[in-house]
Amino acid sequence: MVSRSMVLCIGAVLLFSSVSMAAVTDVKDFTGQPGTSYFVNDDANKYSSPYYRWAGDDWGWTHSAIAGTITSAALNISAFDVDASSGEVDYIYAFDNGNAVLLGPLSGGNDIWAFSNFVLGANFYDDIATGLQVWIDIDSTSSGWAVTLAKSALSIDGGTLPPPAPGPTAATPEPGTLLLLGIGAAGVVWMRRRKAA
Ligand SMILES: [Ca+2]
Ligand SMILES: [Ca+2]
Ligand SMILES: [Ca+2]
Repeated sequence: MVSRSMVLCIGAVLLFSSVSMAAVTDVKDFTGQPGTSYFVNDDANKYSSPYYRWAGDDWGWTHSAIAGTITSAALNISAFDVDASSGEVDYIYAFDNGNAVLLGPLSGGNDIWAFSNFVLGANFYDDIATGLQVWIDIDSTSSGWAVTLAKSALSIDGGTLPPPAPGPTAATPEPGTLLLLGIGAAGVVWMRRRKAA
């Protein structure tokens, strides 16, 4: 039986862990920003417009601002159908004080999901603090290639990648949502006990 004090206790732990500055990962995907990004909403749509994008469909996104001291940072982008070995080149840029800096090309393979990892130097730490901007130049050589992105994970100080990696995330509740669900469940239990009494 979940008591209200137990829920409050769990809530306090979640709240505390979310403000401490150890390893964190900021994930951008379809969840929470439908219609404002081209991260695919479902694996079934990985070959569909507007997610499966071509040379002229370059786009960008902005990570949430991350406060606190940063000692290491990495950007992990999950992409589908990066035909790198056949000549597909999709360049990833991050903005350093307003200037687009080439991080490198996506890696991956034909018809598979894969994460591409980019280490971010200390020159990006101030940009991360205000919200790192990222840009993808799809099919940089305009050779007829297309790619779909599922998520962009900005890992600070060893923050872990979001499961299930690296395909699209199926609407997993975040800690805040879990807390609300927990409070809701506790409320139901409490009401039932009151009715039973
Ligand atoms: Ca392009
Ligand atoms: Ca491709
Ligand atoms: Ca900078």
